[in-house]
Amino acid sequence: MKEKILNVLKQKSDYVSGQELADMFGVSRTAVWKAVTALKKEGYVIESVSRHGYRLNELNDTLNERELDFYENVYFWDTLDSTNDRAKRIALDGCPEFSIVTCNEQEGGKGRLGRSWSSPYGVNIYMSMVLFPVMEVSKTPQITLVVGLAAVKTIKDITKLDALIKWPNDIIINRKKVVGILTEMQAEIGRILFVVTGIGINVNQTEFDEDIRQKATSLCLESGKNYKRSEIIKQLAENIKQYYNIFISSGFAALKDEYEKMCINIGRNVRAQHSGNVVKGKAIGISDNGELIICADEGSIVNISCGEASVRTPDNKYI
Ligand code: BTX
Repeated sequence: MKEKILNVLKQKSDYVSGQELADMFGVSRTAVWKAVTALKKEGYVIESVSRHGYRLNELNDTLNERELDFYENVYFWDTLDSTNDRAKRIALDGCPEFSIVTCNEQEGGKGRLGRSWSSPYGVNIYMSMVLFPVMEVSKTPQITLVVGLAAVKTIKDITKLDALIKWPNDIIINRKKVVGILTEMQAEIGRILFVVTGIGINVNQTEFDEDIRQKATSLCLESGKNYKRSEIIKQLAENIKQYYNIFISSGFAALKDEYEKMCINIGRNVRAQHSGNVVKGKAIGISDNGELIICADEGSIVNISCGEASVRTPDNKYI
């Protein structure tokens, strides 16, 4: 009954009376009321107004197993420490490839290099996908680029916002970070056991903690609109699969041109770390292996394979 009522409310933008719902499904109005109350307990924002009936609030963005049932292998928890850590455990247990782990909140969301990822309840996407690539271990950093490409495409398609990738793995809108990607793997000598790629997308968050306020933004802050996280997850999972399959069959070279077009670094002055030294220069492209190619100020060409590359803005700041 809950599912049936929810489906009707999802389809109607106006109120539906309790009597109408009761007639539709041949049950009493009390049964309808009970089902609505249960849905509210699950987190659905349903307005009830006497003489009008029930309406699902247009800003409703419940994320639970039901809203994710479009995907075959999905593992959902309300709260997790980190979706990446849980995905690693699931991978070790032998889940199918492309399984996703997601939740409403992370209590120990991880960034790179021991940094943390702010993961408040119910507003953003925290999702990890399990992959079993058969390839050289040295190529795994390219997976982050592939996932970045899928994420930026998803965001552009859904929001029409001007999102760009900051090599290798941040997505930036208006100079601020809206997405972070953390790819981890477990390998034996010469053999990858699994790769877990974790994506954090700031979706409907409107307030950030003091320490990241200057550098973080969300899709909602940038567009003035709220989004349904489950719809973004659906498209994101599809896009990751598509790009990843191209990557596995044809290598990163097949995606390089598209990545370059989406990459904020290209053609700009950047500052990066290379073999312990700071390299300053202009980013001129991405190599077939996903490295950032920098024409250094002193004239040499340097390929950076991992790390970060800050981009200089016209007002001489680095983002
Ligand atoms: P990163 O190390 O590039 O970025 C982390 C830095 O970004 C932090 O030190 C902080 O300055 C800033 N930051 C923290 N939280 C946010 C936020 N919500 N929005 C914008 N900036 C922020 C990027 O690491 C990789 C992040 C991956 C997060 C996903 S979420 C699902 C999966 N599970 C998990 O534990 N991590 C990944």
